Amino acid sequence: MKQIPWQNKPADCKDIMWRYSENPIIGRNQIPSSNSIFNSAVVPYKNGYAGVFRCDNKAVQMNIHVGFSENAIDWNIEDSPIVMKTGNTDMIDSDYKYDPRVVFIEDRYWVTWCNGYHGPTIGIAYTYDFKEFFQCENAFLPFNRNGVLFPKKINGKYAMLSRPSDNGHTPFGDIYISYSPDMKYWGEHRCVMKATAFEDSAWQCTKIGAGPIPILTDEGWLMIYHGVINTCNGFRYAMGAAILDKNQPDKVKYRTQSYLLTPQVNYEQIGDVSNVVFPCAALHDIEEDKLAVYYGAADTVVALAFSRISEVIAFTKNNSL
Ligand code: BMA
Repeated sequence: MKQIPWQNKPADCKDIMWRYSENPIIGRNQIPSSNSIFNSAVVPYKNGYAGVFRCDNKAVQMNIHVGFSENAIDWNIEDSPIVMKTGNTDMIDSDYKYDPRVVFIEDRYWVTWCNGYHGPTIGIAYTYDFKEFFQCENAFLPFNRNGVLFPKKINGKYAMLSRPSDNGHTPFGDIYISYSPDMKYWGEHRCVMKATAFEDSAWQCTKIGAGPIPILTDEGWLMIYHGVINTCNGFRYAMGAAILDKNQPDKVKYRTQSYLLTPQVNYEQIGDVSNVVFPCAALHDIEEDKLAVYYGAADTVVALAFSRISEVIAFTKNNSL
């Protein structure tokens, strides 16, 4: 079993989640074409790791690029965006692509992202080798963001979390789940969880959205998500966790009242969009009880934070709303 990135919790750290000491792991100018690289997804691949990275170029056009790494920390990212071939449709229009997630299901890797089609909606593609990508039908009507697939079928169907939205800087947003028999037609839409009341947990009172691919644990699906508060200085994005029922994931068993991580260090507080931590991927090792969360910081760079899976679960149960 290959090792995921890891650092032990610093002795003086009282938090459930702690940052990698060498953050950020990917700089804004890491490839010649980029203005910023953030909100990106990584997965184990062959002897190392592969990833799909959100790279905004110097015209500030949003697109997704492939990268590879041996250790999941030092990444070689291609300077040109992914060029899609046709998958289960000829209709592969895309004005822009951003905020990818990647997951292996059964025989291939699936990528979901926020796809520009008369506004944002959820794009889907698959790849076997991170060289050729086959774009499929969009999952939903516009407007939608944060499409996150479960890593296995649930009751015989593919399952995806998403966040219906608007065409702007959406001032609302709840997490829904939808099912598909074939990765083309999506239905059985159910509400999973909503933004909170301000007085209950203000960091997640404006909108919430699923982050990394959910992780199956003994307690159910561990879902890391982002929560947003609207302040007099604009939106502020933090990170929390919920545990969803294993067989019926629209049932929330527990959900953190306190955040797991909130913008507190300079690369999270200062950037193209200040005060954003936005998780899109996680590597985990259940046996070693390790979790490594990849998040975009201030819409500018990629950073890494660690936790013990057991501690996140205990924290989520003990601080549940
Ligand atoms: C959201 C998305 C994210 C971004 C966040 C904060 O609506 O655009 O990509 O990180 O806003 O700007």
